[in-house]
Amino acid sequence: MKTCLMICLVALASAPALAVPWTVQVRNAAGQPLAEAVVAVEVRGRAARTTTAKAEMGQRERQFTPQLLVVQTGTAVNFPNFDTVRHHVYSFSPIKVFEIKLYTGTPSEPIVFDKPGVAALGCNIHDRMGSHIIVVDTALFARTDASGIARLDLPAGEHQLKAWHISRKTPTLQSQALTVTAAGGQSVVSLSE
Ligand SMILES: [Cu+2]
Repeated sequence: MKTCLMICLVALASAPALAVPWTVQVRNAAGQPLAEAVVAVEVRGRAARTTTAKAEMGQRERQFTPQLLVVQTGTAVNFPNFDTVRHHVYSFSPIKVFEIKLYTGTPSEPIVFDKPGVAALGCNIHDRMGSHIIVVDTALFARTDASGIARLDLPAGEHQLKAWHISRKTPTLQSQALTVTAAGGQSVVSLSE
């Protein structure tokens, strides 16, 4: 009897928490919805999620493509140059300082983004080129649609909600506490610049 109780308790404790639908609307200080904002949820008690995934930030027609890339910590990002002109890609952002000097084709070594946060990229040759890589410590992330709304499936509990948008001058994700109830629901992020 005692054994059974123990086994049942262990089974309960290790059962994955059910995810519930949750929407997050990101607004600016004036209350307007922000499209193409990044929303990430760090689940309390769950170790930071790192990955060995690969991703790509190309350059085509003298622009970065995509303009915004969201990856998990540990992702190796390639920077293929699809143009015939050379590019010189760099980041001075504290989470990843690097430089790929004047090149064509795909550099042999990817850049591993091993710290969470915001990396702003540029090209030394083409001043107009710019893009962002947002690195998050979680597999739970999404982007907002034209209504500023991101949809996620989250486990109930106390979490940390992080958000970023290109209009934000502070080069970090804004963070706030998030309580997810079993019934599902919604939250609003008022993103400061
Ligand atoms: Cu360039």
